[in-house]
Amino acid sequence: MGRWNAMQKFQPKEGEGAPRLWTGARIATLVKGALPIENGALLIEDGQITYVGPEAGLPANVSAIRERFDCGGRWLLPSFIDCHTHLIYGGNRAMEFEMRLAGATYEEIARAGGGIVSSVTATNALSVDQLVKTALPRLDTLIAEGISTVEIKSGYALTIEGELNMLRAARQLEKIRPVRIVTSWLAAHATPPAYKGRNGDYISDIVIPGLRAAHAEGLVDAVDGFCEGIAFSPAEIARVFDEARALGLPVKLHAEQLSDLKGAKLAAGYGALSADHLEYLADEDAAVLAAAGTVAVLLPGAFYTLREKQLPPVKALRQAGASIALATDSNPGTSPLTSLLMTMNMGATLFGLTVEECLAGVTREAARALGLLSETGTLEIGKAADFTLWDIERPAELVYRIGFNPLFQRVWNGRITSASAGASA
Ligand code: DI6
Ligand code: FE
Repeated sequence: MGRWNAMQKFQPKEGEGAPRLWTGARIATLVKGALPIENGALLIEDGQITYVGPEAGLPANVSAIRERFDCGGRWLLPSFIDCHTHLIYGGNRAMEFEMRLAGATYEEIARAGGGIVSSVTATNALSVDQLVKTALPRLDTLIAEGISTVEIKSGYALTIEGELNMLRAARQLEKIRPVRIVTSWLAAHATPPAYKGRNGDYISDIVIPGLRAAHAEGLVDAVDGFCEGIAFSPAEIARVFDEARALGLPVKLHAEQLSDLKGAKLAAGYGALSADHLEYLADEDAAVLAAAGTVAVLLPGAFYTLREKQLPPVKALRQAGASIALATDSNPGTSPLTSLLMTMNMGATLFGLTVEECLAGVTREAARALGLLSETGTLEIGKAADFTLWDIERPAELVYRIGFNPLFQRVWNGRITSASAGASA
């Protein structure tokens, strides 16, 4: 896929809303329980799906088709969604990677002033345009795998203006790339050195006033926090969530990553969209997430990078009927990963998820984790025309391969934004 002009604005082209038809596809709609559609067809108009099903079932009176694409038997799936990323930040943490290889733990590095705080200096040195510029290659890498929607968090500035700049950069990215971006306020990610040992003051002085400012500027779609011994307690997170609730914003939480502080239970109590990481989630708390409709977002990139030994309780989550999503957690410290294909491979190989769970985890369940399931995440009439065509024989190839991208064509909001050389785009 070619690089877009960095400042290109995406406006619909003339006639882009006219009907377009894809035929001869094997379609996986990712609707729960739906079977694949052999010799399937998908009709789109004005950026939405107007038919998906067997070609034989196409409405006879399909008005003038602007373009028709023969998929040649390729698989057609909903575009992937990355529902948990820290894509915007300055610098990198390769040095800490070496320290961990030499035996230092993530917590030792964080307590010694490394970790998130070390990314803070590099991030606060950048302007909004520079934050956009440094995040673009990471976003383009995700888009190259056909991704339609990316969640991006603040959390590497830890000052009001710096956190606002991070979300301003996230909003800017959506203007210059054909992708849907949703933002999360994560000022409660770590406490800056000036507030060391004074989490409560940091929440009063920065996290809550900054959240109000972000909301007033239309920068924030949800509120997140890091509930952990090296970060914030459940009671401290509750103060932030109370403010989110007062502002009418949904919440989510980094919970039970390194220990069991009952963060997931706290999040479920607030009707959180998701609880994320969950390696140390107690089996009995899986039912709490399921009952609250809080999606369990598993992040194998962080588990792998930290060489964590504690596996998330996948069996208990399944038995409780909890929704399970997968995401890259793309961040400079614990998951320098920008591939959902690789994430699915890790979800299967490390966590024991099935192929179906992995594919649902980066489509339907990832959309649910962002509160976007009514708009995208599955191929259904009335939803956004966000889909991808793959040069594969079986969907399992998207989970099985390591470091290989068989994307043939990406369609986002009805717009063809990438196609392999052979595609008739
Ligand atoms: N958990 C994580 O793994 C990341 N944030 C969080 O709450 C770590 C972010 C970093 O180390 O930069
Ligand atoms: Fe994270």
